[in-house]
Amino acid sequence: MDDAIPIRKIIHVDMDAFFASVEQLDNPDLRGKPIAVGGNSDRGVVAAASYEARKFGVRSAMASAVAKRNCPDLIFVKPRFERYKEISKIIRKIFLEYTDLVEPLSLDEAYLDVTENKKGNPSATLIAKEIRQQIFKETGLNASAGISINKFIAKVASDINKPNGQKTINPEEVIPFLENLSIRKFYGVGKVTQEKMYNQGIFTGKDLKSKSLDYLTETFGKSGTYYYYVVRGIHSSEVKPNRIRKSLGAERTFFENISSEVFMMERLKDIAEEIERRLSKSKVAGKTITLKIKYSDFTLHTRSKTLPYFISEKGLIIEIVQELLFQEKVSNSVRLLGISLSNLNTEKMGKIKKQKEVVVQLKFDF
Ligand code: DCP
Ligand code: CA
Ligand code: CA
Repeated sequence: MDDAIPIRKIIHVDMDAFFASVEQLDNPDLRGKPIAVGGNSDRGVVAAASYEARKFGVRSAMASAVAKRNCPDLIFVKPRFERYKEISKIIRKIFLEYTDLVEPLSLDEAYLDVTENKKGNPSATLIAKEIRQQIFKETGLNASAGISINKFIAKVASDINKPNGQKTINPEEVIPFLENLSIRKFYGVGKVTQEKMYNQGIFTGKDLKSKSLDYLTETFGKSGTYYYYVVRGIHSSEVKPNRIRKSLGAERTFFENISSEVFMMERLKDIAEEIERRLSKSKVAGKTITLKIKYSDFTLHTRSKTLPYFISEKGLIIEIVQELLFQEKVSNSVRLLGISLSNLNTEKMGKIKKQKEVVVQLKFDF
């Protein structure tokens, strides 16, 4: 392997069928059965499917109606976000026993940099095993993990032996692993890019590697640079413990579509109140206010306004939102409303300690 590839010991941990497993944990009647967390109504969607349900082709983000067709015995369960957050806190506490370099990606997954760790354990593989055991001991839930030299490979690896498994890609395995990796499994390649790559004859890491940096940036823009480097084992993105927040928002989906602007303003006031509370909790303010409207036919409209100064009070937020709502000239009934603030004044706040990159040779405890 090329000596110039920076090597850190990164673990990606991801809970198995998270929401669904929590529901099965708390309600023994649901164990071993095909369940879906989400709405059962005609316009509901599946947030999470138990592994029993996946056998029937039930997947997250699938319309509930389709899920029911695929699996007539499917049991729908309402989500309980507070409970998921509670478990998320427990697993984050476990991560922090090993390292402060923990970067959560969502409630159920995180990157950990254990190059140097609080236990003085040189083996990232063994740490991952311990963490998964500890998660099971404290929550009764299974997690999977990927272990490698950077975030990209760790993330891809955590899916390989899922559920309840882990996979280490050792430094000397990195290059062949990436060459053989199907483009479909590349983290950061979405459906659209995937199609584009297929059309260009790029199906594996090896195909991707045969393309020049110029070609990739011309074809894929800025992401082209990312693809060029990750496929060579270079992904120097650090594990960022205090991810700088780029925006803060809240939204509501209504059980019945609403068509009166007066009612909409009522809902928007609630949302603005929540945003004000969260802004003050994290001590931030923003310059750009965005109103999001999803109509009953699922079309999505957003309107934004950027101010020359930062705001955080609900009164001001509502004023702008009202202006944006009137510009929108609502024509159809509405199923979802949301407000978000971006252009936040956080740049000065979350200073990230620069980590040194470690370059080591092949003989490496992993
Ligand atoms: N989730 C959601 N809406 C989605 C995808 C996911 O609400 N479109 C929620 C439900 C999931 C949780 O986030 O349980 C974690 O998402 P994952 O993508 O990690 O999926 P799972 O944990 O459910 O399954 P896996 O075992 O494949 O990780
Ligand atoms: Ca998961
Ligand atoms: Ca996840």
